[in-house]
Amino acid sequence: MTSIISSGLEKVQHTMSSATEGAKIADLKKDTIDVHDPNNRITTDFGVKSSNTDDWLKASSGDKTGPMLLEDFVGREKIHRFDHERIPERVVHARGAAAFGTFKLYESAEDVTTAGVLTDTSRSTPVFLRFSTVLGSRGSADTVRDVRGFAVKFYTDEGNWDIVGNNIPVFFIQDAIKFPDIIHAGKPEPHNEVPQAQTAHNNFWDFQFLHTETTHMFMWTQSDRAIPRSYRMMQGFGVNTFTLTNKKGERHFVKFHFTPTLGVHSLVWDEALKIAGQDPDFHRKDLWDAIEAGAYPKWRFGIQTIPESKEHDFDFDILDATKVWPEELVPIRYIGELELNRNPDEYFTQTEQVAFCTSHVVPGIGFSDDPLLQGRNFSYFDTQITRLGVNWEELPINRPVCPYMNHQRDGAMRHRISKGTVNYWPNRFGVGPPATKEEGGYLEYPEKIAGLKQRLRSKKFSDHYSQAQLFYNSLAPHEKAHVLSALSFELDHCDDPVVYTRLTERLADIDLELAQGVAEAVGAPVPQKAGTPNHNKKSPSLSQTYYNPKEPTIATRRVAILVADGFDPVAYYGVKAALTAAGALPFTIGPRRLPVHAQGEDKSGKGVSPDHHFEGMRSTLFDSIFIPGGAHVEKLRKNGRALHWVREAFGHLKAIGATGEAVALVRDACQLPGVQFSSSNEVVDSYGVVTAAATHPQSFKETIKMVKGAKDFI
Ligand code: HDD
Repeated sequence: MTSIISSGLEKVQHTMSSATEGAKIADLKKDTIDVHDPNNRITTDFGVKSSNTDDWLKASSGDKTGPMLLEDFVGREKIHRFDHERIPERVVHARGAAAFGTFKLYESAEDVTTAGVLTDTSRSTPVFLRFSTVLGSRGSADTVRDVRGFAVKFYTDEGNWDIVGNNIPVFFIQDAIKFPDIIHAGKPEPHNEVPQAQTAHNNFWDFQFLHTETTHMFMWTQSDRAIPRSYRMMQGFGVNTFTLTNKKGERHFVKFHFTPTLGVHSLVWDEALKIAGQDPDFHRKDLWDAIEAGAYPKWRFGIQTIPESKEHDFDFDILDATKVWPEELVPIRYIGELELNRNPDEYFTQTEQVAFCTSHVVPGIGFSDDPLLQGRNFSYFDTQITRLGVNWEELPINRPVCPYMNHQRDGAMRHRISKGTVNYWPNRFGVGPPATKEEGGYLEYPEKIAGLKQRLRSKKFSDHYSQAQLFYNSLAPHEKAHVLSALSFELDHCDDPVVYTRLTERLADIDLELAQGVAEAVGAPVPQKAGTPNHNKKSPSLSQTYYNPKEPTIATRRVAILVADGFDPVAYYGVKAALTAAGALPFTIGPRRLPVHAQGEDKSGKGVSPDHHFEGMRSTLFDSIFIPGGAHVEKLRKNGRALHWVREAFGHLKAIGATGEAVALVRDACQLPGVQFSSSNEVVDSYGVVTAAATHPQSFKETIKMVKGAKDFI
C-alpha cells in the first residue's frame, strides 16, 4: 500500500517490538513465505519451476504464431487461478481494515469471571482487530455515514474469544429475526442497486419509521459518531449483553467497552463527503500509517457488570440491545488495555479471511438471553461457510494458538492431518475425550428456564423513545446541530413524501425543535407539538465531547504547512520541528514538488521539496494548516487553490496557524468579521485561528495546542 506519510517525511523505521511477536505471529510464520527472498523462482502450484509465464505455448511456424495449445499447464493454471480469485464479500461489513495487537490486563476481574484473559494480569494476549463499515461493498469509501464495525479476536490460552462489536453502543433492532429486513432496507435498493454505502434513500427511512425500536440507534447514526476522524479515535462496544461466571458459580451480566486514549473525534459532514471521493482509503491508510510510524493506537478496555439478582432493577430491559446501561447507573470498570502494533502481511489471507463469531467464547464468559445475541450466535458461524468453506476455522488467521482437536475431520479443503484410527467419541482407546472442568472444559451456566414457547418480546422492550431522548438531550449544542443537518441531508435524498413526512413526525417523539428544523429543511409539514413528552434527562458520557483527553494531544495529527518561494524559514522550520517533537505529522505543501526557496535563499540553494503540491492534495486530508510569514504570502494570495485551502480548512472548523504577513492572508481569505487577528507580537486565538503578527516561539506552541481538534469549541 502506498503510504501517505512516506514522501518527504522522516518516516520512523518500522521496528517490531518483541511484544508484538507474540504467539499468533509465531503461529502465522509457519504459513508465511517471503516474496522478496532473492532465491525465489516462479513455480507452478505443484512446485515445478516455470521457465516462461509471459507467452502461452503455441503451435508456430518460424516466427509466425499459430493457435494456442491447451497443453500449456503453466498458462492454464495461471488463468484458472485468476478466474477463481474472488470469494463472496461479507454480506454486511464488507469493507474493512485490520491490525494485530496485544491485550494486557492491569486489574484482575476474578470477582466476576474465571476467564484467564480477564483474570491473569501477567498475560499478554495477541489480538486481531478488524474495523469496517456496514453497508458498502468492499470497494466503497471509508468516510461514508455509517456504523463502524469493531471486531476483536483474542487468541487466548483457552481458545479464541471474539467480541464482534461496533463503534455505537446500541443496535437498530431487538430480535435477530429482523436483521435481514433492516439490512435489505439499508443496502442499495433492489431494482437498480442504488445508492452505494448510503442510508440516504427511501427504503432505509421507510424501515426506520415502521420500526420504532430503531429510533435510538438511528439518532446515533445521524450524530458525529457515524463519521469518525479515524478508526483510532472511536470507541468500541460489544453492544450485546454477555455474562461472566466466577469461581463460586455466580453470574453477572456484562457489557464490554473499548475507549480510545486519543479521544473520540469526528469529521464534519462536508469533509467526509469530499474525502469519500478524494481519498476513499482515508481510514485504512490512517490506521496503517500510524502503526508503521510506531504511533500505536490504544484503547482502555472496560466492563459494566450487573449481578444476576439485579437483572430487573432497571426501567429498561438489560437484555435489550437497543439500550445503553447509562454509566451513572452502571459505571465502567476499566481493567485492561488493547494496543494495535503490527500491520497485516497480506490483506486477503488475514483481513479478508478473518472470521468472527459471537459464539466464540472461552470458559468464564457466556451468553445472555438477549434475543439479538442468540440469533447472531447462529448467523456468524453460518455465513463463514458461504464465504470461506466449512473448514474456515483452520485458516491460519482463524485458528487458535492453544492446542485444538476434535473428531470433526473431513470437509472441503481440510488440510490438517489428524493421525489415528478413530474419529468418534467414545472409542475403544479412550483417546480424544472431552475435557473435565478441572482441565478447563467449557461449562454452560445452569440457568433455570421455565415457560411457554411463544414468539414475543419482554414488556420493557416496548419503550423505544426514552433512550433516544436521553441520547439527544446529552449532546453538546454543536453535536445537536450536526444531527439536524444529517437528518436534513438524509431525508432530502428521499423523494417519497410519505417517507420524509412520517419520519419528521417521528422526530417529534424525540425533540420538537429538531423535528421542526428537519421538517422545514426537507419540505414536510412542520409538527406543532411533541409526540412523546421529553423527560429532559441527560447522561454526559453519551456525548463524544466527554471523551476529549484531559491533556489534548496533537500526536498523529496531520498538519499542512503552506509555502511558496519566499517563505519565512524561521517560522517554517520552527513550527515543523515543534510539530514533529510533539508527535504530529507535518507535511509541506507548495506550488510544486520541485524545491521551493526560503526568503533570502538563492535559487541555486537546496530549498525545501514539498511533500505535495496544492493541486495534488486537499485541505480535507489534514487536521490543521499553518502558514509561515514571508514574501511568499503575495504569491499565495494570487493562487486560487492556496486560498481555497485556507477557506475550506476554516469552513471545516480546523485549527489554522499563521505568522507575520500570513495573518493578513488568512484574514482576507476567510473574510470573517467575528474572528480577531493578531496585529502585534501577541498571540491571538479566535475560533481556532491562531495568529501572531511577529514570528515568535509562543505562536508555535499555541498552534500546536489548537490542533487538538477545532470541533471541540465550535
Ligand atoms: Fe453482525 C458481520 C457487528 C448484529 C450477522 N457484524 C459483522 C461484523 C461486525 C458486526 C463488526 C464484521 C465482522 C468482521 O470484521 O468480519 N452485528 C454487529 C453488531 C451487531 C450485529 C455489533 C449487533 C449488536 N449481525 C447482527 C445480527 C446478525 C448479524 C443480528 C444476524 C442475525 N454480522 C452478521 C453476519 C456477518 C456480520 C451476516 C457478515 C460477515 C460475518 O458475519 O462474518 O453474519
